[in-house]
Amino acid sequence: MKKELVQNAYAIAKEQYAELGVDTDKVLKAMEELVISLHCWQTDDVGGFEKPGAELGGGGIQVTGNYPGKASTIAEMRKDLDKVMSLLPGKQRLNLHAIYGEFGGQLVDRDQIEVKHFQGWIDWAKERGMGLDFNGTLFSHPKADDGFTLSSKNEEDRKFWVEHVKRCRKIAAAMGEQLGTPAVHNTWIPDGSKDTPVDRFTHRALLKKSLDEIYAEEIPTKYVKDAIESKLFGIGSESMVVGSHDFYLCYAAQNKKLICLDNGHFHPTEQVGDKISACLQFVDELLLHVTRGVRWDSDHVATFNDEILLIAQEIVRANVLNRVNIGLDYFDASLNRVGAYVVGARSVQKAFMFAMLEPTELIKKYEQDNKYYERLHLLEMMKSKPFGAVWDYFCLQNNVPFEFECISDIQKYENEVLSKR
Ligand code: RNT
Ligand code: ZN
Repeated sequence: MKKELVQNAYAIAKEQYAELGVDTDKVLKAMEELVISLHCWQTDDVGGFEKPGAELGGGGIQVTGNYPGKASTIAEMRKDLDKVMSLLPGKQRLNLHAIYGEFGGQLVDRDQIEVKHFQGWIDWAKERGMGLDFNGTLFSHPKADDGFTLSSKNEEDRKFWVEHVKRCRKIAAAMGEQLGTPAVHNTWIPDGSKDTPVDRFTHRALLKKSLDEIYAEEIPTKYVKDAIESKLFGIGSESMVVGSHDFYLCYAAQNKKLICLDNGHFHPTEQVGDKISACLQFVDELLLHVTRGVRWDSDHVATFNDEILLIAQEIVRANVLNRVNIGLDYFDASLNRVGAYVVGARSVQKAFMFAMLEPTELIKKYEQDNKYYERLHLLEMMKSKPFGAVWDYFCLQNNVPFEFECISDIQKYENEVLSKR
């Protein structure tokens, strides 16, 4: 697409939005500050580098597909992430899982990991001026095979996982301290049961006990922000998930933790967008895992759909962007993985931009005056405003390819790099 075309289209769009009192230049500035945390695990289908040739184990996470080009070393992963970031406008962070440390070919068990295994990542992030986020890996491990980790009735196993998460928290704190931006340290566990259990209570009491042990040590929030992530069900935990939304929301509110809302982890008609204003009355900050749920799968590539749009709108309308940490969480092994990052991250950015281009004050006024027809019409009208022209201009400003150009760029990377792996 020609640069002049994009500039001209932007000038027209700017005027159209200005008519409604929306300042597109301001929106472009706000978009520069919107940070998306890229989940490292789309590069290699949540495999990790714990053991040479490691493949994903069980634990409620399933990746399907075998598209060629998956990263199988840290160097490949970094190369892919650099490629992804070169195609994204705006700012990014990187979200690592504990299985992505540099273990030097040694088997370092989860209760043994240390900051040194992630120092390379910290240096890598520092060079790029970006922040890191972190997650314990409480799946794909023999001690998670029976379906329980932090809520295990086997005290040895439970202690093992408590130790793992304590260490993850320290690693996250080191990331936050060295990079000068707090690392969000998120905990998701696969714990649950396939069939109806009779003792949910003990498992939940054990999970509470484990979390209390993990967070016993005070670490300043300028280094690490702890988040907990619920799920509705998983493969193998269809009948009960120990870390349910009720459980974690209560825990987060009572213990000043972040609640992580993964929009693939709720009943299909429940909307995470609706939960934001509820949770933020009781917790200081949220972590979002942005994804696309499809039937039983919670991890398809995010798209610019109504669900994501409502999330973005609720955050922008309530003016709480500074209390929301945005992370991606999907893994699809059936398509170009670099492309999956780029299209998913851009879609999420677009949803936020669309939300920012809304004449919210005007619509709020209609709402307050019971003018519901007018509210509906204005909301519908915004859908045919030249939002794409503002988006293209944002790409131009950021010196990244436009949408269509991304496709050939990614195909080139596939031909030159990915297909040779
Ligand atoms: C699993 C959770 C969790 C994981 C990552 C890999 O259902 O969504 O966030 O996707 O930790
Ligand atoms: Zn998630």
